[in-house]
Amino acid sequence: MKKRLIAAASGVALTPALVVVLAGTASAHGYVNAPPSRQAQCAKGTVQCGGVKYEPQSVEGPKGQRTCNGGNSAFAELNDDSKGWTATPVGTSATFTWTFTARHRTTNWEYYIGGTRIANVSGNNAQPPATVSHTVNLAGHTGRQKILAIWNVADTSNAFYACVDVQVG
Ligand SMILES: [Cu+2]
Repeated sequence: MKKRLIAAASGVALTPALVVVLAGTASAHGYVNAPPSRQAQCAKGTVQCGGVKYEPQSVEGPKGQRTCNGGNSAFAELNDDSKGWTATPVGTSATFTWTFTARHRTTNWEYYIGGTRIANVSGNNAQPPATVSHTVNLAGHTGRQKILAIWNVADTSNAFYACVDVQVG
């Protein structure tokens, strides 16, 4: 696993005090790559972003949070709904694919719209394969939605967070 020295800066509404340096962070974990999550759009250059573009798999924070950045101030721009994220068209269900760069044993994966949990998939406390896909029922939701996908790992106190913008219907 590569370790990176990253200065998260520029191009976003960060005050200088929020420009942080992440030195040798544990570098590798996972994120939703399809439909492209916000951090995946950063990594692809679909949207201009700070340091998260170098490590879309690192949006990690304590379990139980409900924000796109997982409480990680270096990645606060992921919470900005006005940043021009592309919303992927989906039907009344959508399949979400995670890419794992470190395959942590898994408690579960959760999916939320607003405050409502719309799916909960057990990880059986097992190590996942390198990619995992979940088909989530979106019945009852229409139009543009922001889905928060959460990977609750079993071997640390943290979880990984990814917001996915979709257009339902
Ligand atoms: Cu990890």
